[in-house]
Amino acid sequence: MSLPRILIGAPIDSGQRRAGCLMGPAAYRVAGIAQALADLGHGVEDRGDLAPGPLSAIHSPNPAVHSLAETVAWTRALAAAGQAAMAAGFPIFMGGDHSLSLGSVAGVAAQAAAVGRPLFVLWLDAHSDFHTPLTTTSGNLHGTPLAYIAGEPGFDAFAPFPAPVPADRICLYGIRSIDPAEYATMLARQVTVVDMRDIDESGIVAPLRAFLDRVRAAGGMLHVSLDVDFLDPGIAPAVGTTVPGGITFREAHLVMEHLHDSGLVTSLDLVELNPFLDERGRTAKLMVDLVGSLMGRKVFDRPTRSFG
Ligand code: 6HN
Ligand code: MN
Ligand code: MN
Ligand code: MN
Repeated sequence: MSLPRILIGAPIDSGQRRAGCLMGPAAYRVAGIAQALADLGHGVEDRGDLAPGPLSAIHSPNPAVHSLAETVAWTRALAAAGQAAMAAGFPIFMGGDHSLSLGSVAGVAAQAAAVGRPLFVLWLDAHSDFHTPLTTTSGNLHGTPLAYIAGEPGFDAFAPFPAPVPADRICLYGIRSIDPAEYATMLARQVTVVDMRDIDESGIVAPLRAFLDRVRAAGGMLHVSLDVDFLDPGIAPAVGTTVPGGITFREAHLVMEHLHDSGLVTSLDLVELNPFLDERGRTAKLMVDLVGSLMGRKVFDRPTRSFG
């Protein structure tokens, strides 16, 4: 029996300005995420929705930053719930905007450190999310989680990240929007960035396989953070930060199928879904279908994929 899939709702929307992400966890439940997992033979435990603890009065030295206290409070709640869920099974964090990952990955990293295994992070996103609260010009903290995870300075308002993930254990995938400050930091740190041109030229599988080989060789645990805007807006309209030229339906499923076959994934974020922008639930349903592929759904099961 596989580890129980632990659903954690996090209706956090303080990381950006457009209302609606707080409806995300409800939309995943309505789209049947628990049943989809159960149908694949997984035990499912829905721990309901988290809430942020009390807010303290804190302000950022960067005047652009908004909702800092709320985001810090959410991060604390998510880190605690995430570490507990990680110790008990396979957490699936249902957001909520991408500032969710400040907390989810903090919890996951704390638990990985507790069991003494290296943590790797796969960031499936149109954006690099490598700002710090000091470099962001939009002031939207959903653009910062990867820098926190990587241990960059500038997060003084937050608890120190428990076990920063070295740059060579981070892979960004599907990227097609990077701000100048993010670019400078990522270049200096030598983070692996697989942008859309790489994917166009090499296909969707080869760079993923190379990263998964590294995770496997290191005996690592793998956290996957899936931002809705990784997908092309034509198939996934329910997100506030659409960028054209994204991942197609089959490419997305193929990524998930490879992640499943690798057996390496140990935790998952589903972020940035804004059901208020959806068309008859199609984005929520697609996200649940992708979770299905990640959790083992196959069109036709056979012992090997080889036709030779
Ligand atoms: N996301 N780089 C832009 C900003 O405002 O900092 C966009 C961030 C998007 C955040 O993908 O979760
Ligand atoms: Mn709000
Ligand atoms: Mn993102
Ligand atoms: Mn994004």
